[in-house]
Amino acid sequence: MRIRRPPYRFVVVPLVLVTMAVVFWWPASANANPVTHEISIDAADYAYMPGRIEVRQGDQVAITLTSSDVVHGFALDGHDTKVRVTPGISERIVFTAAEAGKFRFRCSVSCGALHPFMIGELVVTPNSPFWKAAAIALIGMALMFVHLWNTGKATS
Ligand SMILES: [Cu+2]
Repeated sequence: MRIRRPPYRFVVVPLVLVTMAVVFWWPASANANPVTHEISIDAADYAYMPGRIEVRQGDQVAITLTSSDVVHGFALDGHDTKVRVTPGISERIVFTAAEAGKFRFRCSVSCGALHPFMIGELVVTPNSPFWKAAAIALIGMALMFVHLWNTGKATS
């Protein structure tokens, strides 16, 4: 019974610790490779097509904006983007979705009666791989404590 105690502590505990470290640090390097989203948005008839963009936090967003009727604008909340788009001439908007959350983009050029309702939405979802890893690390930590508690109890 006493012979089993040291190997248990010296094998299981480091194993759990190493697993936790690997799980915790591995996705951090994966986040260093953000995706670039090439999105084409057409402004026409007091609306944006598409009217909703979804990206991950840290991703690059490259929008090619066009207009199919009159001169429209594009101003994104929380970001330094404000452009004017003339029919027939496309505009390019490039930015990094640094913060998670919902950001509205609206027309910044008075284009007609329904101009105030010309609104779209950018949804930036938080980097879930990181939170998944944090959750796994917590489970690992809990497991380690259970192991420590069991070994302590078995020998005392
Ligand atoms: Cu407008």
